[in-house]
Amino acid sequence: ETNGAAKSKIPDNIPVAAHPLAEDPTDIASNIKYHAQYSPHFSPIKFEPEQAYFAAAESQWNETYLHYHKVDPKQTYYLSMEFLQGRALTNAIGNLDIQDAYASALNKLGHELEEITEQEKDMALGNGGLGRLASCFLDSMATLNLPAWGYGLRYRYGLFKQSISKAGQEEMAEDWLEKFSPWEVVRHDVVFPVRFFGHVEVLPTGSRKWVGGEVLQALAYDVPIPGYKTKNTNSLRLWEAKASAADFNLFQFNDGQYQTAAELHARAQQICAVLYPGDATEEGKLLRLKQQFFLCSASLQDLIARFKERKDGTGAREWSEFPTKVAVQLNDTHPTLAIPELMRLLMDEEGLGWDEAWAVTSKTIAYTNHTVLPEALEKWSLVVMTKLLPRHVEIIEEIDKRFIAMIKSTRPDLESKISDMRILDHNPNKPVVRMANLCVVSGHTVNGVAQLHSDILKAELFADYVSIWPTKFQNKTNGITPRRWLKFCSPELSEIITKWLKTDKWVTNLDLLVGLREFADNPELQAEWDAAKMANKQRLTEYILRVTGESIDPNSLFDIQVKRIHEYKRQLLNILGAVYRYKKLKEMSPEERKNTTPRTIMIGGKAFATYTNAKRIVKLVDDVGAVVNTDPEVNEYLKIVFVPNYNVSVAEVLIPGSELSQHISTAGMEASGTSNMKFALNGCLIIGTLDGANVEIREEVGEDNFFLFGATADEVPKLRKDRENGLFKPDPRYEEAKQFIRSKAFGSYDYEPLLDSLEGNSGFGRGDYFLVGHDFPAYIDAQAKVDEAYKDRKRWIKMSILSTAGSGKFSSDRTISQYAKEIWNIEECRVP
Ligand code: T68
Repeated sequence: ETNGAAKSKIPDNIPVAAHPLAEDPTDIASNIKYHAQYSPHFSPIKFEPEQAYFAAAESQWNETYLHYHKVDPKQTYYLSMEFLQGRALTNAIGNLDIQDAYASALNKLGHELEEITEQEKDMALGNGGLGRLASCFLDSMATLNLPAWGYGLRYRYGLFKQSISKAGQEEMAEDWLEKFSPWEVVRHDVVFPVRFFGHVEVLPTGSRKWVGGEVLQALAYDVPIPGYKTKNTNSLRLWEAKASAADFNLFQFNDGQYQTAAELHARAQQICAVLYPGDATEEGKLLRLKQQFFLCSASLQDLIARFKERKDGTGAREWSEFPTKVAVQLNDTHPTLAIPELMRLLMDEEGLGWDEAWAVTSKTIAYTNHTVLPEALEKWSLVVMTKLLPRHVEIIEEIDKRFIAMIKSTRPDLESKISDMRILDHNPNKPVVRMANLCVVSGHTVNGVAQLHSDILKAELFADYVSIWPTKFQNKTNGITPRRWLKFCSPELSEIITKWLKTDKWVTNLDLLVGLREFADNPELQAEWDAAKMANKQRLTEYILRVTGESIDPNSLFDIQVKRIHEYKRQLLNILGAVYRYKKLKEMSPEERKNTTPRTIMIGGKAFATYTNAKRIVKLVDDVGAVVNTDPEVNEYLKIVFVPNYNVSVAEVLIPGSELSQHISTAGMEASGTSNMKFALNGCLIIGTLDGANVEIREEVGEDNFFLFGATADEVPKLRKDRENGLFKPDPRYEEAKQFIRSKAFGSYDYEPLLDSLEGNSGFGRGDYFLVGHDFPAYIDAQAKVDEAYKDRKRWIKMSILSTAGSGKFSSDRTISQYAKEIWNIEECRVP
């Protein structure tokens, strides 16, 4: 469609020329024609408007690099196994503020901007919140002119594509590089060796060296990260694994042993093949560890080379200066191997002693924790790690030994805690390395991602360390970029906000949104707000029809829950509530039904391929929807839709069209949540528990504008105990909802394992660990309040305006400014 057909539409009267950073529609159109003809990646007839923008913006990007090189400021390196970038085109032209010119340039060429942006595949190199947070952070770092890099892996296949069939969720490889990505540049000159396996040799000098094993090459691909209305364009550097030509055994190949000849090449390909290789098998675990080390080793070698080069190119720089030039942030424990790898590089390659290397490392590295779930805290088998990284295990053992010695000599009161606090767990059956402990012991700062979460880290998970290092622990409440998550995804609402605030400065100073409060009762604003929300609901209605075939009513209340499917996030509570609602509607007379609030419940999210209960939840939602949506009695009042393949681009359609969103995790279990912030910013009211950032959102938007329910984090342990002791008395409405599913009202699929997880008295994942039963009645009551509130249109719109007005705190610009000041100690370095 974009090949020959497009070419024939391109009018001849537009000249072909390259204009760097064009802003005029005709110049942009010329640019696009130029790149359509001369782009090296395609035959000349290929229509490639993204490439045109990219080439134009490249000069700005190079300028940023050179500027940082010249000024030599301290820089932040954000190491993350995940980046969920989504699409780049709208963001890129939006940040340059040339959407209108670009759209009319495309018109001149016979295309619509929307149609062109739809062509781009999401860059989905992440699972969920953690990966999207990394991408929002990159956006803010560039917008704030902070000298910073993202470092990640260039997975060949990102997060799987989800489709829904009769059998439930199906996964397919997502080929985001199917054609090629115009948003990356391969840096053939940026290559570093990364070793695996091998052994440690003691040199005559007494120093130790890691040798042997296999050596792969890390090759850099750079993705530009443009800031909003600034020249600064940072980089996301993604590593790809290669084997070198020397590892291709020509003799074996000519001898017909084709596979053995290219064995290392095949192993190199595995490293970056998929985002999260299944780790149920030993091979899977090893591959995951290889990925983590590959990211850490390549990134550190790269930033060390930059540190050396920036002085005078002689490398004659004092190593003690390193922490004044380099800040490394670990996005969860996945890049923890950066700690022993930096120690190794400094000692074994650069010749520093232990104390000197330790001083540098511990002043450079900081760690962000994103979860308190015990099963998500990484522990690596010592046996596997010793095989793969023998020198690093020596270093980790030494850090562990010194930590224990420090406790014994300075804090004898903590001796009994040593076995919990130390890095190595010498369980004789399965000795492991506890990555979070390694981060806490080695990093200069540890932070949680919302106030409640950071409090829990200090009071529980890391409590023992707090008395040793009281100032090490901080909170950095997450944030989201207001560019992608309001300005670009909801241009109508953005224009209204700009009109009423009489400025568009809110885009980079989100606190200005409080200015909307004084107009919340103004009927004129309310009418405009209502119309903009309705336009977004219409767009969403069309989208749902297109991807599911389901017609939904844009006048019904749009109620959305989208996030990874997980038992602690309690999509099951949502669907049980929906089942209860359906049952009550069925029992009503037609007259009674007319007094209810019509609702469309949309649920979306991916279940990890091997997480069986999560997949059952997807199946249940889809099955309930199939029955409800074809029931003529209730059809007008309730629809339930599973939105397939939830990703960043889908979120950009769903969130602006939402009116109510559900953030209903068991209190204390969701570290922060970030979609809650996106919804609130878009004037969507939240029904939620006092968990993660919900607590702060409720404070900011006001408790009247938040539908709160459920147990609090400090009540949870006792409620679980009560449950174990048989003290839980289920609400009859809860029993009714479960019974309705058991009656096969939604088909004969075996939901018993799912329902069973809600029964019994104890055990993880059983005995209703997530307290669905306890919170169910409060949830139903809160939903009834939602229904009532929605009947008063004016009141609802006012609440919606107040929600946006109270969302200023949740800009990732605020979060990143705090990281910059309070953890990284870096300053802006604006490209003139
Ligand atoms: C999320 N974590 C938190 N983890 O669940 C969420 N984990 O509350 C928080 O808002 C967000 O991080 C940002 O701070 C994740 O998304 C993962 O995706 C993950 C991936 C691999 C292994 C463990």
